[in-house]
Amino acid sequence: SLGTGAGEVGLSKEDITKDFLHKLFYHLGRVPALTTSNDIYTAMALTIRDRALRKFVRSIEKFTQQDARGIAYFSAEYLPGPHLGNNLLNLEIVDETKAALTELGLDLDELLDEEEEPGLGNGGLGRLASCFMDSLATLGIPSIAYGIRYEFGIFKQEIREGWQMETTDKWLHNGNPWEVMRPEISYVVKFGGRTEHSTNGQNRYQVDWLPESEIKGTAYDTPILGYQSNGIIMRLWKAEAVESFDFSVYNMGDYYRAVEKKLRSENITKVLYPNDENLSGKELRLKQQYFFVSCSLQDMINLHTTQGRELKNFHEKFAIQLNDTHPSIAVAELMRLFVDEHEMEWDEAWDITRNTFAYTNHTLLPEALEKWAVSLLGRILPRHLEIIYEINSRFLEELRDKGFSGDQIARMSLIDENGEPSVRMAHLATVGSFKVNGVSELHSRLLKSQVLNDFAGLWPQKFTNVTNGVTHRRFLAMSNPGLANLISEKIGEGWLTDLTSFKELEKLAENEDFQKRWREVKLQNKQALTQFIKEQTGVTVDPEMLFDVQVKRIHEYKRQHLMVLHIIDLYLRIKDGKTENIAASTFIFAGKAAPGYFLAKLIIRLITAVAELVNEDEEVNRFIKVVFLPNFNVKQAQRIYPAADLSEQISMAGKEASGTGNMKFALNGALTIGTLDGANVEIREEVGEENFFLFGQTTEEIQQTRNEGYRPYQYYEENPKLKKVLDFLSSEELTKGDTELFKPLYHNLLQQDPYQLLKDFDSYCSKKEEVFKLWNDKKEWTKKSILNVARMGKFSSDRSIRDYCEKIWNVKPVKLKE
Ligand code: 26R
Repeated sequence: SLGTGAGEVGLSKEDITKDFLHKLFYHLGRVPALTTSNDIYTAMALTIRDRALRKFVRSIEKFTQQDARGIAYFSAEYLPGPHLGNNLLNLEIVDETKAALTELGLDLDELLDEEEEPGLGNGGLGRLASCFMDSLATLGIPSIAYGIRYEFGIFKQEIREGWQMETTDKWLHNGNPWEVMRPEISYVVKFGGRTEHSTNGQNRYQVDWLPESEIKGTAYDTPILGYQSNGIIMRLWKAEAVESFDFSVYNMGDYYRAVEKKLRSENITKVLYPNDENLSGKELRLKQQYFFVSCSLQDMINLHTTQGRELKNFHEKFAIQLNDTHPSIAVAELMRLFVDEHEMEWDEAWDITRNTFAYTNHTLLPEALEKWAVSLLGRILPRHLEIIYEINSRFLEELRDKGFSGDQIARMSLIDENGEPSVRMAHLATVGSFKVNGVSELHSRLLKSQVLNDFAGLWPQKFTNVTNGVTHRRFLAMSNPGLANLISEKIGEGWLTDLTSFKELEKLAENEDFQKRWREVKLQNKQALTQFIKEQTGVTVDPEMLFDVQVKRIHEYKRQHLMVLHIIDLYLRIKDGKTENIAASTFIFAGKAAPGYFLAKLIIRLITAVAELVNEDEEVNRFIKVVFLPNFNVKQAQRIYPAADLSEQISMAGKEASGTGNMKFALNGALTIGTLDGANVEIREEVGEENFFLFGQTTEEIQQTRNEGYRPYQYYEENPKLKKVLDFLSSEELTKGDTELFKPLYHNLLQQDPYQLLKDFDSYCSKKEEVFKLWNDKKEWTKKSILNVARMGKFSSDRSIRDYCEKIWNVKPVKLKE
């Protein structure tokens, strides 16, 4: 039982039952006989939140005693997934809770189904942030996650007549039992207006910012638990009108104007921008970024000074990790707070700032590198533009002193003068940080040789790598209990906090009995997914077939359409009666396309068209089926990974920074077909090349192909199989008469093919033949599956966080078990 000083929150079945009934009655005004399923879910969530909060409060007490350096993770996106199941696992009360509910005639699984997840992110970057929170908490790192409490998260995806349709994600409509609103933790954030420069009484050069408007940010805290140990807080800011917004002095006309102003203030945290890897330069997005960064920095300074500390020690007490450049305006904001509001000298402020921030880059795609037009930034944040100019002029001066050429200086400047002048946020983040890291070995190498090449030359010691990882507690222990139990039966439960202990499974890889049980677990997971697919899409699939899966955001560089081209080839072969060597397969896709990304949406349409054609054809559907599962999110992902046989990681080499889905699949026993991209490289290294289906050009070969003048049309002309497949895109058969439908994709592939699908097509198809062959050898397949899992140790986010601690933050994990 857990002593709180405020009473007891015990962990026994009886304690849970008692508190659950108490919440139901006193928080919700219900008796068990008269409830909705949301009441029941909410009462249980509140019961568990109490226990989570207690962990958090205890952790804070211990961290404070230790006086250790704290980590603030700044991220515009989080994708925590459902909280309830994870909290039960981390509190080790799954069985107690299940029993408590059963006694009341209720079912835990139904409750878990009820939860609506916070979709406060787009994809990989947001989910990584949440995996890191799990590991930070588990490892006992004093830390806090700052972000934005979007009222509407990533849109919900529906498929209508084969097309993606977006609807708003009203994730708060039933209330959010996991968060605690903190009305007393709020800060004012300024926007617009102008600055006034003067010399004050003590002859200090002083800048005042006279804003056009002010907005208040209020903290909402959600406890995030680690396994068996600590809790940390995810603190998300919601925008509101400032108090000075006055309802008492008005006439009719002003009343409505005042209300409008209030609504406009709240706009800032209304909605998450659903763009991934493609920026739109929207004013509101810049406001969101500045808003959350300013609230968070004010909060940290407040924490620091109320503990009686001096600002000159700020960087010793805190490190701030910037999750991509989205929060990078923080560099200018911390300078402004130090220099303008706390009267610190520039040089000292700059010194502290540069020793506080570290920056993680998550993409090399040029269209995803953030730039803000100087005109826009100057209008919204006039003082910050001045500060950025000042940082830049000092930086360029330093470069001139060091003898850099004019060209180099122009390339490295924080201001891009080509075309409309704009601020390069990656440069600001790099100059303002003590460490810069990429997210896989390959990506970090390319970061140094491409995007930040000049900076790596200037500050080689600033650059480092931290390969991504995933929390194996959520993505194995919780979502694949069958496999987790089988493994624990053999090697104990130590793996929950040390994934490298999976190595012990290697010796079982060829054990027949173990193999059999391994296959049984996979089959059960596939049966569960089969049922889910039926419910969601109406399509019946056969769990005995090979489940070949690609789930991730839809993007040309990820090449979902390469997988489709191969499926079309299979279809044509089957229609030709050449069915030998085809292993019966179900191809499963899921993922959202950015609403404004036409080709990505057309790729979804292509998948659904092929699905319709294949699934309804009796001659074909005995061999293959195709499924597009709508609305991919964390909850759905947790059902998919455990049921996959084959994981598709087929991006064009050099484009996928890391990938994290690749790790989740392999952790659940899927074999990978993939390119030498992102963390695939390291996964293959770990599992052994004989246990990985490699295909496609390397980054260097891609570059060479491009340099030699890549002509995709040549591949179309010279490869009859490929020609047939591509021509099929405009067939009556596929398009049901609308033969123009896929022309944009067809032309894109034949004329530019920026991601070299046609060049990699043959290599991909031959690898698929190998996959089919191996699938028929159950023992070999299972052996490789076991070896993949056994060798996943490196890809736990616990390892990633330990790397951050060592290579970047200079802090030591302290396990605080009670
Ligand atoms: C600027 C804006 C439009 C924007 C650009 C890019 C918004 C969001 C993104 C998403 C990027 C940064 C992202 O999610 N990158 C992914 O990060 C994962 C975690 O490191 C990697 O695994 C994955 O390879 C990478 O694409």
